Amino acid sequence: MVWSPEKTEVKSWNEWDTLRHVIVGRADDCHIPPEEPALDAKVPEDSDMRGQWGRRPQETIDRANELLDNFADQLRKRGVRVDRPVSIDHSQPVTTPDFHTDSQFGCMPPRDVLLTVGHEMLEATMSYRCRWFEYLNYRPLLKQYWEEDPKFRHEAAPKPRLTDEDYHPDYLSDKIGVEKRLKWAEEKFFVTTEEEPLFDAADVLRFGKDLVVQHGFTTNLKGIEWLRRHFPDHRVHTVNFPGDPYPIHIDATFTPLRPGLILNNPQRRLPEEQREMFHKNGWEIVDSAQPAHNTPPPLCYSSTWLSMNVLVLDPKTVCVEKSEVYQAEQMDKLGMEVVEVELRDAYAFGGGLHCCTADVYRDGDCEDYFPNQ
Ligand code: DAV
Repeated sequence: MVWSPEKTEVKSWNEWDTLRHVIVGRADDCHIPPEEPALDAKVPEDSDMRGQWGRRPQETIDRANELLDNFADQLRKRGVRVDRPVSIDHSQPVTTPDFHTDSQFGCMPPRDVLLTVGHEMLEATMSYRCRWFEYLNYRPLLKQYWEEDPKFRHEAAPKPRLTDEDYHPDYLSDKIGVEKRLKWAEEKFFVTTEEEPLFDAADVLRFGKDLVVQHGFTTNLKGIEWLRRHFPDHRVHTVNFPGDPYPIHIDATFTPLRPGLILNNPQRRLPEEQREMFHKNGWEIVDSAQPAHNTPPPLCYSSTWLSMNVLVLDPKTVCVEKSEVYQAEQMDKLGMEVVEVELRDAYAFGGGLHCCTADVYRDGDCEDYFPNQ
């Protein structure tokens, strides 16, 4: 069936087929949340964000929104339908019978919250208290898709309780040191416990019939098991990237570009034994280029590896952040047409080009790219 911009349809099975319809986040009312166990574990020990919280300065919100609006326009000019979330009031505290936190986060990275698999969009459990209600930013869109597309399945994973039982107290210190963090990551000792299923949508990559999920700070093994039971027609694979002292979200680490080709962060290589399924099926895993920057922008949670947080528009075309010249050069060598998008001043609001988008529709069907299991 041919896609038409007049008719809403939710469908996306992978990360690379031609993108037709997408959500682009907003920087509106974004807050630096107060301290809480899972968030603290991710903030680098020498970060300028330690110890401060509250609404981000208006001029930085305006600048980030300018870049996100421009990105949305660039996509529209290429024929992609673009929707935007409706920001809730993120200054509101979150209180449940189990926990309290004084503010929420924002709605710049829909990729963290919404997982599109075929005709379904699934709201992730999330693993930070400040992100418990983040799905509400996307509910007006999901409501609209549900009303306009009779095949759309709107699903939500069980809300987690997020009591102290969900977090290892060892991670509460800001004096752990990178060496110990790397050792813990190697041992798969992460900040989240196995109290209950937890996952962020950005830990999942879609390869047709196969879902590849990172086990780390934001997704635990029970979260992966929950996904396995929820998608019985898929094969769900657990991966780890031991070189990452702050392992959250797979999309600055492992980036499929087209069938048969994946970029892998050279500081976070997929361990040899986990490469087998890719090699057996003719997939090549290549080291990504180096980031163009030595440090992230101010007040940013993410690492400089947002350089590889790209948005694939089709198997020959990819959006790369404008200042990431080495990443763009590598894409060119790999035969991809590069669309430059300026986004660096929005990184602090929740990530890069992959993070700030969520698929609504891509061409193509659910294919088996790994027949040799
Ligand atoms: O490398 O800091 C960022 C991923 C954001 N979704 C990193 C991971």
